[in-house]
Amino acid sequence: MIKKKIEKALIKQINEELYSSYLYWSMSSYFESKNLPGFANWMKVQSEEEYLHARKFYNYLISAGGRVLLDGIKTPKTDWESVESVFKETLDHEIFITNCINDLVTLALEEKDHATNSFLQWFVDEQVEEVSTAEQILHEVKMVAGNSQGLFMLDREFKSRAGIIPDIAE
Ligand code: OFO
Repeated sequence: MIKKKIEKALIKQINEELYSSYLYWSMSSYFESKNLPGFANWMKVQSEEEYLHARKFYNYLISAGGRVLLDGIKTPKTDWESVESVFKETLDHEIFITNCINDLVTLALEEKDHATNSFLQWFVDEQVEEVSTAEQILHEVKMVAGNSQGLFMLDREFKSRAGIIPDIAE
């Protein structure tokens, strides 16, 4: 049976992942409003990924004998100054999530919970990728700043990111 302290920390992380999903969905909606369907698609897929991260924590907690009590998700920001500011916030958010994951690993080690530590290693690796991707896109967006042709090309490129969850609502 998982320790209450660890259970509580993992439930908090489920909330962070769901908030990440909500935040990126809100960013997707912002891009839709700016007629940037490729960026909107990229963020929608990112939002789906975050939902699956929440599910991964949920499934682990259930299999470890935990009881998942879900909490409210805070309201995400809905407006940004520019495409660049969206990706700057994405990068900052991913750095924040990396710190959350690192804190969870520290807690698991302090509590000698090696199973949870092992489970968390997937997220440690994932965060390296998440931060690096956000950095890369921010870099690309900065390079085309003020150049609508360049932004159009990037938008077209981001249209091809494949979704994870089938869109049955279309
Ligand atoms: Fe973006 O990795 Fe989960 O939150």
